[in-house]
Amino acid sequence: MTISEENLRMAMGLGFDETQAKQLWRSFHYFDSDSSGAIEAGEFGNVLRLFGVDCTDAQLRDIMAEIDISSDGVISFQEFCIAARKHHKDKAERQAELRAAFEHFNEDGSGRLSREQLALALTSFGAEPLSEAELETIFQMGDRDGSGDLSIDEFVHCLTMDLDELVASKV
Ligand SMILES: [Ca+2]
Ligand SMILES: [Ca+2]
Repeated sequence: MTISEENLRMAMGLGFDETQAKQLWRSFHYFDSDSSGAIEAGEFGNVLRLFGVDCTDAQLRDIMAEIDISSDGVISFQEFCIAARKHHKDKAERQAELRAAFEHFNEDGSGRLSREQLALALTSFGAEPLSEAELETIFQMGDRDGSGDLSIDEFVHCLTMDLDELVASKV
């Protein structure tokens, strides 16, 4: 099922380009498994479980309520697009913050972050001090080229991975 002109215009009005709008429509359809044109709580819960996200019914209601601006209990395509836009914006802001943090912790100006510098950087974001094993896991995940340190891109990517990327990195 292709996106209607009306929905395409609506998504583009929210600042998405045509390719992004179509991608959003595909995702929306994926969630809306009974093709009712809206995402009900049950459908939303199914998809989250599919991604391995385990949340209680109360947590699910909270997430739904945040997206369901009209409070009619279901997520429309418009609400879905607004939530996606917010997510993109948050991610862009977070990436900018992380780039600034990288510069700050990369005191030797090498453009690479060592394991120790990563630990310091994470603690500065208010993370609990990590165990050696946890630090190792994050470091391994981030150090995609296996160089033994993190470039700025690896650092930012590692800390802003989306749910789908995390799932992909696990399989
Ligand atoms: Ca539905
Ligand atoms: Ca709604």
